Amino acid sequence: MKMIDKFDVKYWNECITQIDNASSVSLFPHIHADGDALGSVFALAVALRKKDKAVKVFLCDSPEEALGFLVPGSQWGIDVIVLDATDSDDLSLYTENPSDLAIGIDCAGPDRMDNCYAVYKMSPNKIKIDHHVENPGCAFGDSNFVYDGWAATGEAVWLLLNAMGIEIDYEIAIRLYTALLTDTGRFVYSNVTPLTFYIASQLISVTGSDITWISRQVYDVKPKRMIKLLSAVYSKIEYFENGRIAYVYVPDKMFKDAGALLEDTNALSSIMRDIEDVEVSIFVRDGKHGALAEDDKTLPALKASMRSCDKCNVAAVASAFGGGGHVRAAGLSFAGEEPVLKEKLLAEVRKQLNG
Ligand SMILES: [Mn+2]
Repeated sequence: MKMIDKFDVKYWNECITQIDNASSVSLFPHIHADGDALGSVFALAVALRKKDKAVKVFLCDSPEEALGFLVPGSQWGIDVIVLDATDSDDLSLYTENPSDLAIGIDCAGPDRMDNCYAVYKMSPNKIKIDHHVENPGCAFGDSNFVYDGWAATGEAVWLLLNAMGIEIDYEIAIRLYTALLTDTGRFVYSNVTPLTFYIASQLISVTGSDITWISRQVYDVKPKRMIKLLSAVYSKIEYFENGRIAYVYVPDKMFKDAGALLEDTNALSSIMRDIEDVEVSIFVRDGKHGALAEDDKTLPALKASMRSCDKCNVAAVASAFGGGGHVRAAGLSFAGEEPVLKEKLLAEVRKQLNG
């Protein structure tokens, strides 16, 4: 079985040699890093610090608050850099002084590293560890440790650390557990394998009952500002087609009034989709900070995200606007006023629903 091959420490030989030969290592998760990307990166960062490597972690944006516990404290001496594309001074500082080794983690393609890719590609040695292989440009490291049978990149990092003979201590275990937990939807997605549960069982033997705390932190704890925003949002939801379509527009001002962040609406589309009778949910918001459209500066930029049950292909709706996604979850950008987008979106959704 292919899965068992990856237990073979020889699979990781080249990776381990590269790490042994490097005195400085930079780690790169994908943009909008999720629990798997951040958990894997910081578990590996902690492990590399124990091997006395100088470790930098390049993030394209600040981690979501709920995942903030994955970022290790300053006592670890890990240099965490949030690299803003607009800050060219910082960018050149890091491109001109690359680490001996760069490791891309959980990044399907170079574009997933956003502006940090400029730093990644300057390192003399580049490794990629990942479980996405659907992307044609996915093998962009000099050495690639990529296998789509891993439910999470956290599984790969566990196997690597195991092959390196590094003890999986509490700090590493909580991060890898979070990686597995989040990329498997709490161990229920079809990507779960016996290996997933094997590794999880090993991790739980270290974390003990703190997995309850991790789950609460990641999935349950909600900031008050989110409740304030959502209470305003819920009262604005409109229904169409006998309640089969739920629609809401959340302008930038509503976020500001509640002191809320974009991440506070992460679950909004699915919550609306789960309202009784609803088959399609549509959540529209302003572009970043109420920005104007890039292709037409006279018009506001809007973003829409849609979720559906099984009766409407929202990817087809999104593609009519140049957007994309999956049958049940899709998104798009639009240049224009909200009432215009609303009318067009409802027309497209009705076509899909009734067609
Ligand atoms: Mn992943």
